[in-house]
Amino acid sequence: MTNLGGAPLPEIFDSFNQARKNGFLAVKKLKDEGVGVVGTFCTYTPFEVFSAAGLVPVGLCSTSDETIPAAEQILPRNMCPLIKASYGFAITDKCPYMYFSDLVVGETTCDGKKKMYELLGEIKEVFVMQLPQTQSLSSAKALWLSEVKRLKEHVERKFGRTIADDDLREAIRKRNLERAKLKEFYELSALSPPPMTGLSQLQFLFGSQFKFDHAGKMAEIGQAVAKIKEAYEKGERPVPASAKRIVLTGCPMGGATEKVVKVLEECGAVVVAFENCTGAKQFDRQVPEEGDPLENLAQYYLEIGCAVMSPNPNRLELLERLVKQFKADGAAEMVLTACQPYSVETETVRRRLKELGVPFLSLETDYSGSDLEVLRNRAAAFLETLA
Ligand code: BJ8
Repeated sequence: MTNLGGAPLPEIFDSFNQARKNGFLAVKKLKDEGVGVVGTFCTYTPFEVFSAAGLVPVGLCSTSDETIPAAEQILPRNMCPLIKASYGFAITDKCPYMYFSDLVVGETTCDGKKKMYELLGEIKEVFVMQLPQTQSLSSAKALWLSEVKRLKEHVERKFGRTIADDDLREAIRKRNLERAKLKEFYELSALSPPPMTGLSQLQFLFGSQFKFDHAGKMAEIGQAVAKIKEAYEKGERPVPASAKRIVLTGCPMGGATEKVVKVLEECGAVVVAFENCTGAKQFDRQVPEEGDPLENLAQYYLEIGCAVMSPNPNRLELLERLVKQFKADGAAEMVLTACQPYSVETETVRRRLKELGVPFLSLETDYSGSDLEVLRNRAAAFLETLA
């Protein structure tokens, strides 16, 4: 783990921006040391089950269009790029994280993902958790709890470990600490003007998932927060006070979809918060540390406000809270092409934000660069309407 204690702010941001690339070596080293690796695709995955077993979980969702042509030889073209790219990286063996994964865990979220897991199962060991599509029914809660238990038992069998309640409690405590630290980091952008651009914030949050030494990562995040505060107090203002403040919602972001943030910021906005799975959806809440750890984990994860849930009130609740906390001038949404859950839910989000008097822009995009001009025109036109 790099010691960034004395490093200047740009270097600290760069360390997180490069984390996905540099993490390959860290994962290889862990594998060489005999540590098991579990690949995951979704925020619903109860991460703590793996950490409690001494395993390293790593995110597999692909964010580049490099392998989409290979995936389209098998999958339909009119499918979400996240699914095509993830499958493409698996069949072309181009993702070291997929390659090093001893087990891949997915959930029955959207139809495309769950059907892709069936094909992925032909080349990797895949464990699919049956995710309920609603949150408040007691039958949904019971199903998800039984699925979390089934996952725990599978991990114990496959890796020859026993996961005690105390191991789970310790994993919850550590992950809660990480959530709290990352929340403290992104909440700095509630300042007016914010002390960092939305692109810097996104790259930091995205990169944080590819740092595998927990203690080192906690120290680095703490150092980053301290440096950002110090620079701000000294009068550094990387974002002009005139920039329109935007909360971003929608599908997970990173890699190719950074273009949406870049376009908004080039047009005079600043993204102050990310409601999506790259941001607050992952870090906003804490898993209770008292009581039965498996029940706590099941309840926490089931309450994630993703559009695959029907109804999905928790996304609206978080979005509304962020809009207020970050004093947003407007909200923007990124929907990946052919993502039905999010594209249909756009109307629900639009209506709620209209009630709140918050201007809203929904942008559909994919992993290519071919729509940059359209995105730019739409972003510029939207920002002009903000008072
Ligand atoms: S908790 S957002 S990580 S499901 S974009 S693959 S929904 S067609 S990614 Fe997601 Fe979990 Fe929800 Fe978060 Fe399907 Fe839509 Fe593609 Fe998606």
